[in-house]
Amino acid sequence: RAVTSLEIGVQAPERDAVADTGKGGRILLVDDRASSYERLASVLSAEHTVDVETDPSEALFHAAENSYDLLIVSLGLENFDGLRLCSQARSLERTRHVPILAIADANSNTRLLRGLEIGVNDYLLRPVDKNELLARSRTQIRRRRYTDHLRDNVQNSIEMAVTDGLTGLHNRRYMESHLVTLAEQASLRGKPLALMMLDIDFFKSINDGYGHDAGDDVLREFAVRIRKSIRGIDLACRYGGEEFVIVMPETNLHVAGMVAERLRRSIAGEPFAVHKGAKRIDVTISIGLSILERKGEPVADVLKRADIALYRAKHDGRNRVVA
Ligand code: GH3
Ligand code: MG
Ligand code: MG
Ligand code: MG
Repeated sequence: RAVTSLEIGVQAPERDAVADTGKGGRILLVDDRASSYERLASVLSAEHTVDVETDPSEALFHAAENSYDLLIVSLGLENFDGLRLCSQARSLERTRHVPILAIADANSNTRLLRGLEIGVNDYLLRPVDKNELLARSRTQIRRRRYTDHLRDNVQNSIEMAVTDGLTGLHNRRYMESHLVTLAEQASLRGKPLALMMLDIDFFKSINDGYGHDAGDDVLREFAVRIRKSIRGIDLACRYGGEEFVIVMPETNLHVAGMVAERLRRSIAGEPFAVHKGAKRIDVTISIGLSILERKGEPVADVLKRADIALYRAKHDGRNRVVA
């Protein structure tokens, strides 16, 4: 008999919460014939935790509420269509990635084909062989765990690609592409958009005086303070070595100026702890501000104006905000 299995996609964010203890998994067995499910369940429970559900709508609810490693669905049910259940399980976000093993009567080829089209991963024909049931369940559970693992890795890589490793803020590349989107949204909705460019004053002398590690401590602590002073919709990134950018949607120049001034004061007013708190050093920052000046303006122009304003803040004596 040919083994048929379809690949499980990797795009869903849902993560199986079941602790990966040993090889046993959690199985939901959907079957309404006691003579059938009692035998299947007793075979499976040698290796797995098995819940039996005889009502299909309950089964779907059950499957969505719990994190099962495998659904085993009997297609030849007396009171409902097992295929419909499989199809519903495939379309629900919470069950989309749970593998389905169908159990079918020997003469139900058409239904089996339908099942495979719908996304049933594998099947067994009655009478069900004990060892085959265990083997195929094991394979599906292993596959499920492997794709979960792959999905985690993909998510990690995506996160790494858009995050600055030292501070945990977004990196420059992410900011520059997301800024384009934010500027488009602002233009479409006729809302203001503000941008600030921040640069730590005399950072080189912090490195020179306290060491590179202390410099890193300052960068991390600076990122923490930035996070505390912005809203959830604001976008903060590490733009370069000791230079940061904050993008503030729905914020005009006046409000952005107040936010910037508050942040500047909070930096200058509270010395930074370095070397695990053994030393405290005074840090100041300079900030250049700009806003999106017209609909459809290139974001490079907005960044450029913030950079020029920052340059003036430095030139005028540092520890200040310039618009
Ligand atoms: P200014 O007030 O004009 O901004 O002076 P500055 O010393 O801050 O400016 P400058 O651009 O001359 O120096 C920035 C320094 O930041 C130089 C570089 O060695 C340091 N730097 C860049 N990235 C890192 C980092 O990840 N960690 C540490 N510790 N230092 C960094
Ligand atoms: Mg500099
Ligand atoms: Mg600097
Ligand atoms: Mg700099």
